[in-house]
Amino acid sequence: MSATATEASAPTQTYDALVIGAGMSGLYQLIRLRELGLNARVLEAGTGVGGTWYWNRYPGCRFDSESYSYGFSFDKDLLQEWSWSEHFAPQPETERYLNRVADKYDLRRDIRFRARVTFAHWDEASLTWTVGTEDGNRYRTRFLITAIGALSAPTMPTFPGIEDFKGQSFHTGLWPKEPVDFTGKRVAVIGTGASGVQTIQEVAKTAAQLTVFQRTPNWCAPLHNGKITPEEMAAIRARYDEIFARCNETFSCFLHTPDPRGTFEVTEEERNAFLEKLYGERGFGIWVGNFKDMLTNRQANRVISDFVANKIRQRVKDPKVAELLIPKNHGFGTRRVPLETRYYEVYNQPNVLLVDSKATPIERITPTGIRTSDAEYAFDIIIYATGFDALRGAFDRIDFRGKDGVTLKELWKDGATSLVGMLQDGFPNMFMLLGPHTALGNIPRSIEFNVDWVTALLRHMQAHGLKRAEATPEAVETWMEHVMEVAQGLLSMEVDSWMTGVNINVAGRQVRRVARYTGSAPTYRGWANGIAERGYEGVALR
Ligand code: N01
Repeated sequence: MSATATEASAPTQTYDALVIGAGMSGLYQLIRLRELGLNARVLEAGTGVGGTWYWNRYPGCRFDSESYSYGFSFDKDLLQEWSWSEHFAPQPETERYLNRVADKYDLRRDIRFRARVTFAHWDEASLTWTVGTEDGNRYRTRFLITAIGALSAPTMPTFPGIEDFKGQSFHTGLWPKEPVDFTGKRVAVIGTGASGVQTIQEVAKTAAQLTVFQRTPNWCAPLHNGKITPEEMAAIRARYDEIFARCNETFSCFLHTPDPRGTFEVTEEERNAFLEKLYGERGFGIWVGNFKDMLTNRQANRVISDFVANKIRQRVKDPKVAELLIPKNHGFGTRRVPLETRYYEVYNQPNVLLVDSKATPIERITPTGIRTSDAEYAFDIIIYATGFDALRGAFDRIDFRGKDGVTLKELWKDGATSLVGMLQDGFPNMFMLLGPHTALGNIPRSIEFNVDWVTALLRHMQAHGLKRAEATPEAVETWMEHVMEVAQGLLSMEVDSWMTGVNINVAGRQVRRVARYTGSAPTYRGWANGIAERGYEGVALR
């Protein structure tokens, strides 16, 4: 590719630290980098801050974790100033919240928007990274921090004809800023993961005809959202210390955590009463607050799966449709459980049709709609709720080259490696926020931990006049053994999903593997903190 005029003429800009991405990780990291007195810059592909909450503006997009457990915890004043309107806030509110953070800390002056990073190359002689953006700008930095998200590389299906469709089409993760009106329209939704479920519920309200193409049903559970009254918000504000202390001790940083009892340690009556209670409660309790053996013991998993299957049968009038909506190839909770609001009732509406695209696969997109193996459908709008190249996709899109020109993509060909998800041997002075094998769960809690950990390492380097940090291969190996070990025995490891690194639409992502950290968040933090406490054991510093 020949250099453009901009590329040839753009002078290289030099910083102490460059952050890729202005989502929650990037924003918080910028605040901390400024505190260290570093000259920092954030490069962001979009035109605004928010990351996930900037790009995912599809209808119905909202939190699945309680709003008040999701916001930043580091700024106690902001916690007291900000009001969440609903227990699970909708996307526009979260985007406003993150803009408020950016305003409060005057972050935009250090963010370059429309700056999609295409490469980052390490230079051992100068101990710097050279970073390039799509628009031809070049940067040099001592420290490179990736804040590129775990679910931020949207993937489209590989059906032929996608480009030929004459109507409107959208991917949920790349939704336009302009509102899309479904009134009177024939709409298709392909995909029934968390994004698809939220979209379907909303589109069904106004579309003339909604056709859902479901390849694999997911186990969904009620969100039980509701408005937060000013009195409730005042009570929440008074409890923030308690709320975040709770998130700090639970398995996945949610307000919910596994019940200490095993499924069969209680009577059948107690068990049913507990499951009913969880099904009637807000949020992820039924998934992450259930009996402790639900995700490891096949019989226990059968009990909860049967329980939820019966709920679906009760809620969907047509028994054939109900059976189609009940997963048969995986148990409850072994994939991410989408939370829903009257999702199953949508299928009782006369304007909604469920197509089993496992039995009758989509063969192609036509100029007027979708052709399956047994029918042709006409649409005005096609929505692709087909997910992301999770965990690694955002890294693969950038040509990262570490020591000796080794590419990260090649190194991670058979699965990512890392040290506590934040460092990778061969890639000095590169720190990953929400990299592979960080504890995910309630993500902002992990973000705050990761940013604070990286900041502490940088502070340590400043204090000791150190210029270079790199994970040792031995430390990476030991951490990866732990990552593999904690995944043993999880029923989710037997199931295809982004959580096991499978994405049918991406070459090389067909093999199930340990793709994320599946131990508890406290165990994860214990490892990372232990490294720091032992003087950054496993990180070669000089
Ligand atoms: O993506 P997904 P998502 N032909 O991968 C189908 C987070 N999130 O964007 O299962 C036909 O879960 C695919 O079918 P199958 C959350 O962590 C959070 O919904 O592969 N179908 C599946 O049904 C979540 O888990 C929130 O058989 C095709 C769907 O598309 C993660 O993001 C909200 C297909 C993809 O589901 C990803 O969720 C939303 C094809 N070629 C998302 N390709 C909140 O917290 C794919 N599919 C609120």
